[in-house]
Amino acid sequence: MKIEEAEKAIKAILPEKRYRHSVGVSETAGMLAEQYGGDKDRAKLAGMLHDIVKYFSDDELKTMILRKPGTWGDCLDYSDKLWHAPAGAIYIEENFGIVDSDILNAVIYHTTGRKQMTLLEKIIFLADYIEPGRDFPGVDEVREAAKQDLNQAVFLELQKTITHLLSKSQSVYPKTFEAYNDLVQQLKNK
Ligand code: DGI
Ligand code: FE
Ligand code: FE
Repeated sequence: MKIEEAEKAIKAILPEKRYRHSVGVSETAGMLAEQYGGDKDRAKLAGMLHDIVKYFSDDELKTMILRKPGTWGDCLDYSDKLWHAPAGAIYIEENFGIVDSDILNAVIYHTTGRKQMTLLEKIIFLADYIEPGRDFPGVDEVREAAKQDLNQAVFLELQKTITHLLSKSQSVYPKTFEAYNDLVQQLKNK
């Protein structure tokens, strides 16, 4: 799928604000790929498509995940905010014929992260957090880190997200903790 086709599909399916977020993630992902030696086209495509089913109903998302329960099936036991990520990958595989497993995994894990993330997975996870349209406490610190060190930026994002969830007494998906612990290890072995 070409990036122009993906953009058209996203424009048709998502409301204006979420469309602009998708373009922001796509462009940020493209820049991060250039900076860190990743595949720019795949980063831009995954970034454009990552939230494609964000506005499907919880029932629809749940049905999609139950139809194709992979290693992510356990997310149904956690926040419904997690569901659009694996369901998005199911959607783009079935509707756009995307079979590139790195792109599919980047979409599946864009919300939670996981341990042993690939370069593309880290790029999408980070781009989703720091794209120019984002404005929440601490985002600038992660933007600054992203200029210097991809792993440090991903670590900070995980730290801030977990801290935020804990402060609101919300559940934390185990793979998010695993991603955090993994990044601590990766930074230590630098
Ligand atoms: O879809 P977006 O709004 O662009 O961003 P996202 O896919 O990263 O969704 C983020 C939301 O998911 C945010 O409100 C935090 C929430 N969330 C709920 N439980 C968890 C979680 N995020 C992580 N990483 N881990 C969780 O367990
Ligand atoms: Fe998302
Ligand atoms: Fe997003």
